[in-house]
Amino acid sequence: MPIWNKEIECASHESRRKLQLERLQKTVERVYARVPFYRNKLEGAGVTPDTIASLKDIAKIPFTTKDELRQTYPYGLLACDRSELVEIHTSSGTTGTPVVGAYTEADIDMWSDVMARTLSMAGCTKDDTVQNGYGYGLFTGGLGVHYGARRIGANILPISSGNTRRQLKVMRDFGATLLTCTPSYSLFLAEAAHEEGIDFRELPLKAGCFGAEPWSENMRVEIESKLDISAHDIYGLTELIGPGVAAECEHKNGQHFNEDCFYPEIIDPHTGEVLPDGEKGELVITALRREGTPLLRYRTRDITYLMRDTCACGRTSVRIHRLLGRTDDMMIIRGVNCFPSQIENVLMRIEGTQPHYQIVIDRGATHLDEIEIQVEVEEAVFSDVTRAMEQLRQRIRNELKSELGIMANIKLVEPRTIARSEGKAQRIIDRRTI
Ligand code: DLL
Repeated sequence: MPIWNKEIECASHESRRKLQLERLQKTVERVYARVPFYRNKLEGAGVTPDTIASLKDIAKIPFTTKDELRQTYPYGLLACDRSELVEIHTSSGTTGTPVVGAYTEADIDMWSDVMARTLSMAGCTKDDTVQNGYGYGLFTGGLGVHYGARRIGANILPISSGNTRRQLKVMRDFGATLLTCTPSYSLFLAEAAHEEGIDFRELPLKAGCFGAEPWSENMRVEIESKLDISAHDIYGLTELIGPGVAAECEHKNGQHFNEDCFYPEIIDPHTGEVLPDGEKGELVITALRREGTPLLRYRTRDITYLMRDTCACGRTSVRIHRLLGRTDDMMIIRGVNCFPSQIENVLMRIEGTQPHYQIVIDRGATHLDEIEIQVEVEEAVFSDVTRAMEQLRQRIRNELKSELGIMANIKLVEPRTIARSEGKAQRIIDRRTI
C-alpha cells in the first residue's frame, strides 16, 4: 500500500517529538497572544508560552471542554484575523449550540495532507475513482474527503449523502473503486443493491473509508462481505479538523494518529489524571498546526487507548484502538454500565440478526430502567416457525446477560423496519425523564 507522506509518517520517534514540541510552543504562543479566552485560562493556571520547555509541560495546560466551545460560539476561539479565514464548518448542533472549526488557507492545506494520508491507507492512488458519500456542507466529512482525494489526484464523484438509487447508478456507471460514507449507510447501500439485483463482486469497488459514528469489528465483517471490499476505520471531529485525525492502514490494528498535527493523551475522565499507554480512558487532543481555531488539550469524550507497538506497515505513529464509546453515551441500566458498541458486538455475532438495531431505554411503572433492543432478523428467520424466533430471542437475551450483565427485552423485527440513516445512525432512544 502507498504511504502518502513517508518522511512524516515513518519519522523516527525522536524527530517526531522534536517537531511536536516546536509546534506545541508555537500554538501556545499563538493562542496566548491572540485568543483572550486562552490567555485568561493559561494565566489562571500560571502558564505562559515560556512554561512549555518540554512535551511533558503540556500537563500544566488546563483542559478545554465542549461547554467552553459552546460558550465562545461563534468566533470566540478564533486565533487569526477574520480576513484570513477561507472556510467554516460546524457540527449539526442537534445536542446544543453547534461547535465551530474555522480554517485558514494553511489549515486547508494541512487537512488535504492528512486526508491524503487517510485515503492512501485504504489503497487510494491517482488512478482511483472515489465515490464520496459523506455529506457536503457544514459537515466536515464531504469536503474533508474531497480535499484529500484532490491532493492525491484521484477522480472524485462528489455525490454527497443520500439518494440511494442514484448512488448505486453512479457507482456502477462511473466505476467507483473507493467508497466513503458512514458505516451504517454502506450497509443500507448493500441492502438496496441486493434489491436491485446488483452484485458487488461484479463491480470494481475495492475499499471503503468509514467513520463519523461508532461501529464494531463484527460490523466490519458484514460490510466487507456484503460489499466485497476492504473496510477501513477513519476518525476525526469538527472541533479539531474533521476526518483526518487518525485512520487504519491495511493491517487494521488500530488507527494511525497524525501525531505531527494532533497530540493525543488519554485521561481518566473522572479525575483528569493522564493514563499510561494501553489504559482505557478519554482521548484528549491538542492541535499542533491549526491557525484558525487551535484547541489545547480538548476533551473529546471519546473512549479509547493508545497503542505504541510497531505496525508492520512501516508507519511509526502511535495508534488509537477502535473507539470503545463516548463518556456521554455510556448507558447505566439498573446500575450496570454499558456502551452501545458492546451491545452491537453481541448482536452482530449471532447468526440470523441483521446489522440494523435500535436501543430504547425507558422507565417502567416500577420506575426501574428498562431496556428494549429492537433488532432486525433475516427474512428466512422471520418467516420461520415461532419456535425458532423464540430461540433466537432467548439466545440474544442470554448472551447480553452473561457478557454485559444487562437484562434486556428483545424485540425481533422484520427486515427494513428500523429507520435507515443517510449519515450518522441513531442507535439509542432514551425516553427516561429523571
Ligand atoms: O464525524 C468527522 C468525520 C467525518 C469523521 C467523516 C470520520 C469520517 P463530528 O460530526 O464532529 O465529526 O463528530 C465527531 O463522531 O467525537 C466520535 O464520537 C464520532 N466518530 C468519528 N469517527 C468515528 C469512528 C465527524 N471512526 C464524533 N468511530 C467523534 C467511532 C467516530 N466514532
